Amino acid sequence: MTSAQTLERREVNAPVTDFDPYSDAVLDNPYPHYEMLRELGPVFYLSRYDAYGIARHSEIDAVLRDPVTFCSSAGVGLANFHTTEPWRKPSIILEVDPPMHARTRKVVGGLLAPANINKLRPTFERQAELLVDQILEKGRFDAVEDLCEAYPLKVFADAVGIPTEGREQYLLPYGDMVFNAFGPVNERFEACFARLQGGASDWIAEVCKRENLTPDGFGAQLYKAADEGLLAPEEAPMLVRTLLSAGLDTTVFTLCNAILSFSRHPDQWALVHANPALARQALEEVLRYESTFHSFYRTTTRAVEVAGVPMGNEQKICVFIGSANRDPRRWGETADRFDVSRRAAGNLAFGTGIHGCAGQMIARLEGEIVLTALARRVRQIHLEGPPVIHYNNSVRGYTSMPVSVTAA
Ligand code: OVM
Repeated sequence: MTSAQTLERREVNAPVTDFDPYSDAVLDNPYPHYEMLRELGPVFYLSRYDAYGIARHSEIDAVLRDPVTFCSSAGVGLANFHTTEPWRKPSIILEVDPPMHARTRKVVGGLLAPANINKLRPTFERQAELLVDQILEKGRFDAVEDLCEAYPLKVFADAVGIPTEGREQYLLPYGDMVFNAFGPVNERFEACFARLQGGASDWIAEVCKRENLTPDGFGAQLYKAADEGLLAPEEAPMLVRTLLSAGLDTTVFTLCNAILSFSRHPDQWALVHANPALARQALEEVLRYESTFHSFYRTTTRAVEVAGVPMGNEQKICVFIGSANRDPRRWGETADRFDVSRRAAGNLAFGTGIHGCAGQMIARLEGEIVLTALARRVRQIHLEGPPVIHYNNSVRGYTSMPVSVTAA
């Protein structure tokens, strides 16, 4: 249903589609659908959700770089916080606009800046070695549980400084909810929300308290920033919550996407294995080719024209990051090819503009270190059965992935 039509209450001057980005079939393989969306035009209207959509790289880039016209304070999901009660207290960094945003972002940005996170490298490397020891000993294993989940649950949660007890039970389900909540209130949202009543939100609130954090982790550093007057006292636990919301499921799924991409493209793994120094740029290509975060929203703060399409104030616009990263207008004819020698910089996996992922450097550090450890010691990554997708409204990853590895 792609023909332009005029809707009753609101005039739409863009191609209209009843495409559902959140159906299982689309999440199974969104890329052919993204091509269809990009071909509709620079801007289209998602009739099921009363939202505009953008699937091309350059238009998404432009929207994300104009946070005054396209705001975050109405929520970065489909729900408009001006009309719908959010499922939890809004984030004080993600779901806010300038000038408020600059203050919290500065503190979190400092925490996660290269100068601060490079200190973690030796610890992160040791943990990657330990995990690679274990998977090589097993030979055949579940890459999701034994590697992709195990690694961030250990190194990132340790870096924040939260207790070990409860991590496995609560951290990933909590993040799952955060990312489902960027989509519609569909069955997936409801089921995830129901599971959360098992205590994940309470556990998260508890571990964000100063007394439950190790003395030198990111969590403690946020409380020190509050001591120095850079944050209000009640803002420190809110930003610990941000780290735990944004920092686990995302890196877990990025590692899943890396393992799967390399198991499906053994020639590309051969290149990284032959030259482990390629790990960082290979990770960047994974982020481009299989974006972790696929879609989120901005909200218009005034009547505006986007790529020639007029729209009103308070309009939700969905940006399809996973599509921008496959747009041939940006990546050329080989956009759909997984190629670790490509210059993947400029991909929008971490967003861009003032809200561009604050944790992107530590996410890259984790990915680079895991891929480097694997590259040095693993010659082949073999998929032993079909990977099981983890359905989520806005992030793509897996719940299991049977894999075997051959030692170098
Ligand atoms: C936050 C938050 C949660 C999820 C994602 C995110 C992509 C931020 O709680 O601030 O950034």
